[in-house]
Amino acid sequence: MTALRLRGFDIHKDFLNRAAQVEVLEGVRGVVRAAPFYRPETPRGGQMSVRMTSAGQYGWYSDRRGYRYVTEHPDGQPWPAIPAPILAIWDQVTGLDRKPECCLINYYGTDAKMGLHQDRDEADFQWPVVSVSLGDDGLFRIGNLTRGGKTESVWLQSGDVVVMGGEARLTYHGVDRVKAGSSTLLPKGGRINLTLRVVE
Ligand SMILES: O=C(O)CCC(=O)C(=O)O
Repeated sequence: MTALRLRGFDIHKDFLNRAAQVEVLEGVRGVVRAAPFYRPETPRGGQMSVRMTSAGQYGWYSDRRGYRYVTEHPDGQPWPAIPAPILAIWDQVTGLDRKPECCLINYYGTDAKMGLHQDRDEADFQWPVVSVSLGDDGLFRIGNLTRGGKTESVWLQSGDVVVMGGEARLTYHGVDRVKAGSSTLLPKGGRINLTLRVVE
């Protein structure tokens, strides 16, 4: 396990070994059985290329009305609880008593990406966002506190955990592309990213 810091983002390479990745993936599968992936609509009426679902008291949601947290899956059921092995990662990397109320689960197929954005739908930016990557490698791009300017990129691999706190909490970030076939964790390929968020 190595740690690197890029523009305030703490990147824990290989934080989860293969067995731990499998355990987290089992938890994700349980969530997806109760709260299937859907493709969110953007506020402008387009479709995101990423498929999403959530666990926890809140799920992050997007449609014509904008970005927000909601307490129910679009099919009407409450979001399932955040699996214990996922919460344990939060505890290990943050050491905080405060627990996250949302685990956003993003699935990137081969052609999916996520544009540069800030995570700013939460009430209090003193709490970090913790990201966990599973499956194929994703090219993670880090920008600045405002749109534009020079960016730096790093490949996130299965088992990598990133803590976005302090100066990095409101830094623009996104995923340019996914390297198909770079991991054997997901039988059908693709990439899963989890982000743990304190919402209230
Ligand atoms: O997929 C990633 O690594 C980043 C995900 C992300 O930026 C987000 O969910 O807001």
